[in-house]
Amino acid sequence: MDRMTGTPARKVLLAAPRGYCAGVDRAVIAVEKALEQYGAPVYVRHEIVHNKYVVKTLEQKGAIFVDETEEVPEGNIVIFSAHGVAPVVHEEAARGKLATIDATCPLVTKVHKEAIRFANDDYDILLIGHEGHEEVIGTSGEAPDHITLVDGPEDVANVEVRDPDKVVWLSQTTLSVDETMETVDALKGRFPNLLSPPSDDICYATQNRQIAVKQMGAEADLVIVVGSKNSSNSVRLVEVALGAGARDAHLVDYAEEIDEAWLEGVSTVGVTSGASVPEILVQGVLEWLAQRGYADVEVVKAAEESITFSLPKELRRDLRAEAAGLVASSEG
Ligand code: 0CH
Ligand code: SF4
Repeated sequence: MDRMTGTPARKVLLAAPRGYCAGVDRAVIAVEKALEQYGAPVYVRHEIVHNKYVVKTLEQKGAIFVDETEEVPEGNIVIFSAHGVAPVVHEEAARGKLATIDATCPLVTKVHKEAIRFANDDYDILLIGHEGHEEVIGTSGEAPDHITLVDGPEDVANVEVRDPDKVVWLSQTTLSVDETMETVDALKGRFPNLLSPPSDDICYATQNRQIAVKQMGAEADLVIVVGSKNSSNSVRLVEVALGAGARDAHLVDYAEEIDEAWLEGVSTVGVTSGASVPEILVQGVLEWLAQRGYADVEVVKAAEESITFSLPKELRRDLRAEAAGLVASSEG
């Protein structure tokens, strides 16, 4: 309570970690470096990460985003997004005589490799994930004859397998941890000998952002998640906040999308952001809130993150070659 005005004290709980994960950082830098190295335009298949601001900013620098590999004119460079692609996409690129830079997150590649290994051992693979999501399309494409998509607990009853004793589950990297465990429990009810992935498929960044939002959820009257509508991990943060007890939670791309009416009767606002969201957008939200009396910011720290990934190998090779004076950069 503010002693001067008698109004409830207003504060912000700011989640840590939030925003860019190592895979997103690497993918965005890959596009920037490719533009510097080869010059514009550089083609990118699918949004490099699911964030409007990132896509718009890279477009301004000369990136051209396409839905299909066939849209890239022959002989150009195409970058594959952080979400990964099916092998058939590499084949399309080869047919179009395209040079490729694969910005698939190494943690997505790890799931692809698991899928290949279990398919080679002739397992039925139950891939938990959201139908139509780019990552699920890419992973499924590694072994389409062995993979069945399971889109949440309510989908479990529909699953059919060849041998109930030779089944493994894998998952999309950006799911809700709790909902995935519900799906796994339901699957185990049907297939008691169901095998689990050798290590977590839901990545460290997805897990940490959910843990942080859970810690603030119970105390927050309102949680604002910065992220785009097509960002799976960002959408999950809204659900996790509500599940953790937040009275209200919304996803916004920009501070300007916040509705003043959401603040009615709100003393504590939780703020976080998805793994594809640049920090500048969070700072915009904090400024917007400060202008409305929510200037007191307390960090809710759930984990330390120090993981980084090296740039895609094709890019490292060309950057090394340029440093050695073997290839020309865009400046000649
Ligand atoms: O959360 P999703 O998978 O929709 O993707 P994003 O918002 O681009 O975040 C980065 C994750 C990339 C692949 O794991
Ligand atoms: Fe990689 Fe996880 Fe980031 Fe996806 S969310 S890009 S799997 S670190």
